Amino acid sequence: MSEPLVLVDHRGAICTLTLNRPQALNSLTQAMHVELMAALRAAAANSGVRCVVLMGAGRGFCAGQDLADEGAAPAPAGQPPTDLSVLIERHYKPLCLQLRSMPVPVIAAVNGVAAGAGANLALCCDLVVAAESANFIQAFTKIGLLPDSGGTWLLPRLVGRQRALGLALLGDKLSAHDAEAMGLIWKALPDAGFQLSVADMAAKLAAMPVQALIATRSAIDAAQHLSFEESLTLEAQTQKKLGSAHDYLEGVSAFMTKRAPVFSDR
Ligand code: T3D
Repeated sequence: MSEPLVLVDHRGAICTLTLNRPQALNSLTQAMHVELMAALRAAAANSGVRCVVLMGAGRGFCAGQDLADEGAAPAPAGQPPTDLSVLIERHYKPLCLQLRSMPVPVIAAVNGVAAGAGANLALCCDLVVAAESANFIQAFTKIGLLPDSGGTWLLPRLVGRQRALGLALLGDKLSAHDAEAMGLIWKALPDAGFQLSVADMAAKLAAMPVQALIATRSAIDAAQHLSFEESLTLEAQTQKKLGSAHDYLEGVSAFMTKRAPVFSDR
């Protein structure tokens, strides 16, 4: 039996998904897309999972599309051109949407190079942390493409138009520290103990009121296209819903009685 292309590890309430083609820096094939999507859907449907971690096996996080895989490799001269929109509609778009709508927080643990779609899939996650030796490359223009997997939407929103254009047009390597400094990612963390730091962060999120975390993400995302007044209304409506949930009762009761809360809603 061949090795799974995505390793799935459950530890308590944390589900870690590891892209597993280290010999090709975990670049994405269609087969890998199928496994990754299935693993994300399974984690979403499992009420015991309260946080997902996405990482890569070996020295890379993900080098984007496998440029030799069927459907991506340019057609030989004289043949009809490869239609890259097919792969995007079939795999990348559903994957990006799945990552952005998971019912639990998703951490991208960027353990090594994240290039092309690999970089932007990380940016689709809720919190992006990177080992300080990792780097991010908007590699698309180097091969005659534009940033996909949400790159044209995510980059200007995360770092502003000028930096988005600098990253996308030049396609240079960006260190984890520079990525943190410009607000592209949450944190660059020391290589030594990276996995432990990620596990601590995942454990912290998993112990938090997950519905409140996801409602916070949704409201922050929605606010990108709402007026201030509309955001205030959305906050009120969402707070009404959260305020009637068990976790609110638990949070306040734990605070009042000076004990640690045990959150369980999902
Ligand atoms: O469907 C569509 O095509 C549209 C969607 C597009 C989305 C995209 O992601 S487009 C962008 C695709 N990605 C790239 O262009 C990045 C290509 N890779 C690189 O530029 C470099 O590998 C890195 C800068 C990421 C890392 O460089 P380095 O020197 O650390 O490693 P390496 O030696 O280049 O790579 C190691 C192996 O991984 C190597 O294989 P080998 O020679 O040891 O057998 C290399 O060929 C392989 N590899 C790396 N990236 C890819 C890949 N194989 C296939 N596809 C890749 N993207």
